[in-house]
Amino acid sequence: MTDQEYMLRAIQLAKKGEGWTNPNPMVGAVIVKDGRIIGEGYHKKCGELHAERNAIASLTESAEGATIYVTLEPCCHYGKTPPCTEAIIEQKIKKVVIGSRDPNPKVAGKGAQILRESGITVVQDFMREECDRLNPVFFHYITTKTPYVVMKYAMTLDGKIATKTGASKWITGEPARQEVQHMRHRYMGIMAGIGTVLADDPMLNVRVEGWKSPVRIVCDSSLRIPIDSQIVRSAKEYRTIVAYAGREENEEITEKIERLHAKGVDTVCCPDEKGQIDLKKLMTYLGNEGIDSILLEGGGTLNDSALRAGIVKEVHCFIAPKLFGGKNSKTPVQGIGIGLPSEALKLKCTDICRIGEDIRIICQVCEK
Ligand code: AOF
Ligand code: ZN
Repeated sequence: MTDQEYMLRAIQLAKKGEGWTNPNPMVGAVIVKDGRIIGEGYHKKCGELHAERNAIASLTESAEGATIYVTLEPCCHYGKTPPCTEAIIEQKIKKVVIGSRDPNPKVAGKGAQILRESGITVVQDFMREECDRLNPVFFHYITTKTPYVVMKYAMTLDGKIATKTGASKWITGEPARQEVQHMRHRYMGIMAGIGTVLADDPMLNVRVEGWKSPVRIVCDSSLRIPIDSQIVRSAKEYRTIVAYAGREENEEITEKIERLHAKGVDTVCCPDEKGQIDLKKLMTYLGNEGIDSILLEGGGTLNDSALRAGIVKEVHCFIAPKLFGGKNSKTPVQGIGIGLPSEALKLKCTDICRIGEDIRIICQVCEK
């Protein structure tokens, strides 16, 4: 096998941690000696052993003189686990091939430096782009402490997210909806607006065995969420945060908050100067709560606010090959819109594929 193949194997292993490692990165490692893989591992769950230590634990023979291929620079700090650099040095591994650089200020080049100072050969940036693709969420969160927001919506080929009556079940087919369940597992939070809650009374959970459900975040400026909505009723089972923009002195609001708290719902007040929810402040709050990523399943109004607030990093658009028509039927991004095509928010398309009968387009939002 070639160096590339060993690193591809490490990437493949890293992906097994998808959804479980947050807010930590997905990392994979392969240990090779005399052209044979003698150990491999990946980071399985936040708080548990890192990929390098799992690979070492799986060794079938001494790793003295071996090479380790690891998708992320090994750590050199005492966190929830001791430094991986120490384990690599102890094992007398002689070469470390690294994919991504670790922007964590506690590591950031120091891991590679410590290894070099111990006489180990270090190769950096090997298949870096492929390895970086594993962890856009981690890179964003560790440097900004705010969640990485992915806006997702499903629309018809004529750009509608509902019919003229507001009905939207279903636009895409079963395979695309299964993919959305997987996205909910992958990201730590899911965010919707009160409009969606009132219209659909959704659960916003994951209904697949072996996948986890996200923390549910509802943007509800004036706390209209019904106490008997499915979300509120299941708040003791799935963590739920309702963001609002009202003033807490208001008696009606205070009483509603108390009732929500009694049901297990957390509330956070994040008003902007117009009395609406300040999404940037909300992201700072959620980041401090340890939420590294959010799947935004908003309607047109919340999507527009999120884009205007500049919090969206990626857009996943599912397109169903059908037409709804209707000049008042809802579209994915509403608000007041822009005047000129040149004022458009620019995206970069990174993937297009077919999922069942539907099409999925993934785009990154370009930095302004
Ligand atoms: C992981 N898994 O396989 C690697 C990580 O809090 P700790 O001790 O788990 O440390 C987390 C940091 O360790 C993380 O932010 C990253 O910088 C580094 N590498 N983390 O969870 C791994 N290799
Ligand atoms: Zn480590």
